[in-house]
Amino acid sequence: MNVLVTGGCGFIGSNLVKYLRRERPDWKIVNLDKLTYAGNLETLADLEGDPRHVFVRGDIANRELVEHLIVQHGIDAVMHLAAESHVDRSILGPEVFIHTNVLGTQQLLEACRARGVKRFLMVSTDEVYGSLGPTGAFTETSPLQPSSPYSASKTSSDLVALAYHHTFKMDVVVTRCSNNYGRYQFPEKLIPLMVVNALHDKPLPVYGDGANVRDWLHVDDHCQGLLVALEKGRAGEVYNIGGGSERRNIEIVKGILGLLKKPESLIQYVADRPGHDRRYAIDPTKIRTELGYQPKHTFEQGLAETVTWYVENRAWWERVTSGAYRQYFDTQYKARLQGRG
Ligand code: NAD
Ligand code: TDX
Repeated sequence: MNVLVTGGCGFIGSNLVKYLRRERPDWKIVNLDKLTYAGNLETLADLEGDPRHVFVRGDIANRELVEHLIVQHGIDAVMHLAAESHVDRSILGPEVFIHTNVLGTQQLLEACRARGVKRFLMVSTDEVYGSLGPTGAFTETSPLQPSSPYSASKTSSDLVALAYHHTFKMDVVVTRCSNNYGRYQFPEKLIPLMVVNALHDKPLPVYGDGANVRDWLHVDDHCQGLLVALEKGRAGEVYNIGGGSERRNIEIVKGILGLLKKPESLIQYVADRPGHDRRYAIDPTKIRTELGYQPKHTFEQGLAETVTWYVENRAWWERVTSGAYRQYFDTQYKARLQGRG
């Protein structure tokens, strides 16, 4: 089996490439990644010289390049993860989200259609469903009500992929996963940002009242779900992936401080994210009953392991948080932290 993984140098993509090397060692993986701020080839340094992992730097919106790769490597299936993925960045600058997530995905689909790729796995997100009240959970038939430019762009790409199935009979499977955590996550997302700030004794910026709820899943459990959906999912179907670990943001932030033995006085409540979704929760019944999917990690154990990983891999996150990241951090947080002393 020859698989094209897009975005394989990002957080989930790099974990997926490593997961596939372990679980499906005879597969060839072609990894197409543009290496934006979020993509780090260094994360895959252990695969250097591995003949079954081919890295190609390029844009998913470059249809000619994608068609060339499909033909050159005899690609059977695509696992599409490349995206602009951070909600706060989509509020600062939505345009690149439309370029990559919407137009890029459509160009990728077109290349796959033209070259007869046998299966296209569209990695979508639970954010397509919008925000929940205090009870209930998203099922695959919940209405799509995205709130941010990020989630609107993911909803568009998710629906375009499904349209390629309905209209052109392409073999497309869509997964919608909840919040991931684990090693190699860029320190702009909640968990690694709080760990890195705590290690620097810097304020931990909690948006609003800190009571927003996310449903957390270990990245390896997401990778397992993606593989099961690729191998066993039915064409044209959507599968939610989640682990039933709902937590309020403030509980997580306090948990991280406890693990690092840092004081809660570092917590600073700051201005809320505009349009901030209140609660996400996944109903994973379909993937569990139909495909036999069962996540392996508990949240408390997974969080402790993740915090330890960041403590022990300081060199990784210090390098990825270089100049460009600091500029983003200042734009995103400086005024907010000053405003709410
Ligand atoms: P990430 O931001 O860490 O990585 C994205 C990767 O895509 C980077 O390596 C980047 O260089 C690459 N990329 C960006 N634009 C590209 C382009 N035009 N062409 C080629 N490569 C490009 O993201 P992530 O958190 O690993 O998320 C991966 C996917 O999973 C995304 O599609 C995201 O929407 C989805 N998802 C993420 C989560 C989560 O909690 N992180 C949850 C559900 C779904
Ligand atoms: O500094 C912060 N302070 C804070 O309170 C940050 C970065 C976040 N938060 C809050 C906002 C959210 O309620 O923490 C929660 C999690 O925020 P993010 O880590 O930015 O994730 P979220 O917005 O929930 O989106 C994530 O899950 C779904 C991923 O970034 C998406 O790519 C994925 O689709």
